[in-house]
Amino acid sequence: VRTVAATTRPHPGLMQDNPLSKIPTLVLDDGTALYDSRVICEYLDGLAGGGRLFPAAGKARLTALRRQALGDGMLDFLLLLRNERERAHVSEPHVATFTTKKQAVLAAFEQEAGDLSASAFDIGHVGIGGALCYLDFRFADEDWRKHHPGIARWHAAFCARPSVRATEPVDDS
Ligand SMILES: N[C@@H](CCC(=O)N[C@@H](CS)C(=O)NCC(=O)O)C(=O)O
Repeated sequence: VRTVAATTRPHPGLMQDNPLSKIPTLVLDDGTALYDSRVICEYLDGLAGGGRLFPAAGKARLTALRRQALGDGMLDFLLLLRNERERAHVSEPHVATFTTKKQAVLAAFEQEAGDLSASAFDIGHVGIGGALCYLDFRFADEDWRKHHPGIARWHAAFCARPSVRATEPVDDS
């Protein structure tokens, strides 16, 4: 179900299922609401038998969860940066901080690019790939590929996955 969620417009209907008024929120047949995206992914992984998107234990699990947190964290401050840019009185320290973090996270992604390509697809790949898709979606004028060729190559392959192609974001608000 398509639902509009915006930071300055809490959605009363959505909040009955998720008091944070955020998407994604998944309501199961029995009425249980799941959020946020990591929890929903863990639920879906369980439906597929478990242990595929979320490695069961050890270094692989910690690496996957850290990468997921890095991608999710980037998405969180990109949302704040977008909100900030739309305000009548922009807070320059906030814009500068988010911009500095954006560059740092892109550099970290670039360092991980080789290992991302070499390792089995998991929730870490989903988190990083999704954050870069959001960067393309909402900051289309940002030429991040120019100075990050490794992660750009990896992301091109990520975007070619049928699941990613089937869930491209659209702005129909
Ligand atoms: N970390 C959360 C992020 C969710 C999130 O911030 N979603 C945005 C849309 S991309 C939202 O619903 N914003 C509405 C709001 O902040 O009120 C997740 O992975 O699910």
